[in-house]
Amino acid sequence: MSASEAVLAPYTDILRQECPRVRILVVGKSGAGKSALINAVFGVEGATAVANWTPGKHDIDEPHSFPTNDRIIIHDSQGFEAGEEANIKKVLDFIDRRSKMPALGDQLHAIWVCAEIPFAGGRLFETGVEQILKGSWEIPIIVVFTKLDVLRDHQEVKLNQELEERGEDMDDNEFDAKIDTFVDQEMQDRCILPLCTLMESDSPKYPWVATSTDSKPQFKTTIAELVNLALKWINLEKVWIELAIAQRSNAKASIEASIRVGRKRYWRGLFSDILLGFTMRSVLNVLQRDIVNVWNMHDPNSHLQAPEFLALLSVLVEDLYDEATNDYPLTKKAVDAIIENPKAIIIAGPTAVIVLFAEWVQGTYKKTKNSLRCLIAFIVDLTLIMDTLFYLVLSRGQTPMKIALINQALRIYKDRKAPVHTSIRAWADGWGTFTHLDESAAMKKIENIILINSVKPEQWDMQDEPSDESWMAPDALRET
Ligand SMILES: Nc1nc2c(ncn2[C@@H]2O[C@H](COP(=O)(O)OP(=O)(O)O)[C@@H](O)[C@H]2O)c(=O)[nH]1
Ligand SMILES: [Mg+2]
Repeated sequence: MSASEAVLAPYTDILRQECPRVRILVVGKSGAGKSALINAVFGVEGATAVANWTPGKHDIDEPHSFPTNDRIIIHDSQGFEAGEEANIKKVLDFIDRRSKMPALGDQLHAIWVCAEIPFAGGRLFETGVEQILKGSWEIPIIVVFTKLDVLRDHQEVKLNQELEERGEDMDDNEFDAKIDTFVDQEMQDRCILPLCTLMESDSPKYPWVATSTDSKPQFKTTIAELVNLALKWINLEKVWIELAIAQRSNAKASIEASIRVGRKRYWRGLFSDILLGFTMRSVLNVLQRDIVNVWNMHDPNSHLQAPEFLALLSVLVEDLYDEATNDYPLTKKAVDAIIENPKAIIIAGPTAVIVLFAEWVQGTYKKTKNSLRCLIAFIVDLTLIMDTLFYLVLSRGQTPMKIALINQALRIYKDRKAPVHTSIRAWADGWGTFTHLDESAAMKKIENIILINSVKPEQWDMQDEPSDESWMAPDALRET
């Protein structure tokens, strides 16, 4: 790879060579909900996940991988039933050995200790798990209490019975708030206090979270919370990015990973001279590749890497190319040229602006206000479209990527685009000369625009759309 090509190598590809997968050890009794948890966090539900993951006994040295998500590798301890001293030793040795391996990709990156929230008298951890918790390891350990929905249901039934006996009514908000309090109290009594006792401490010593893999939104947030916690306790930036890429249950973590990857390379490149001389097409390509890679969606046909998608994304940023015109500069011919003949410089369409925009996409990178504004919008638009797609895919139970879904995300985003582009334009209007553009302030600004405009799932009423597996027409992305 030449030095100039290295500038345009996607960061996610480089990272992947060094650390192809996040390696996690899950421990906990058989039936605790480990498989369900992994499926929910890493979006591997469906037939393919189950086929590769038989319940029951597992050998810790034979990790699970998943055909629909190749960014993770999961080691599963066998349950530590009474008398399984040999297995306990095997697991402790495994942790020790894996934490000393030199290659980042071979190391164990996290241990998730899973325990079903116990009912009265139930024991929280097996002896083997207790030994892990009492050991001192370099590897971050998260304690995950599973099946929170069962505890919650239980409390609801109880409260309803009490209300009935007393012949009382309670409005929904008050009821939910009461249940929240009861559930918190029960978590303390059944899980946190026993953990403190075990650790001989006033605090549980480990970060913990209560989760449920139930499909209700209130429980989906518990899975996202686990991801936040797991990320928080990872020290190495590379592993942080890897885990954020691997997971498919927390869109904010994907956005953050996108921002971190962007900050490492391209955003900085925008304000420096390193991109000068590259074709715009190659710059847009690498941005597409990196941003799409960060979201790690199951896309067996690589629709998200397709030139057709790049062409549609280019149409979305046309309105920022030149403020003096209402024409839509990227003509059908120009779009076709992007798809079919990436190298050709096309002079198409009736106005000078058309020629200019087509030249922007087909020409070489230049550090002009117009160009920079479009490039920033391209980054922001693509990130927010991936954010939209995330929720579309999540609501459909992690189906493989389809062109129809991408079209739908593009249409949804088109209607949300105006304020995004308005803020980019307003910001760019304030630029003096680029030599005085503060790089870190500029990156912060891009980050803010993305975060402010990201999907607020609680405000989003998702509609089903007809599924047409051909790419939408560019004109559908333009104002009418
Ligand atoms: N109610 C409820 N059931 C769960 C949950 N997670 C798993 N289960 C059920 O518990 C059983 C064991 O789950 P599994 O993931 O196979 O446990 P593993 O043996 O630890 O891998 C299955 O019947 C799951 O459907 C949960 O969050 N809530
Ligand atoms: Mg299992």
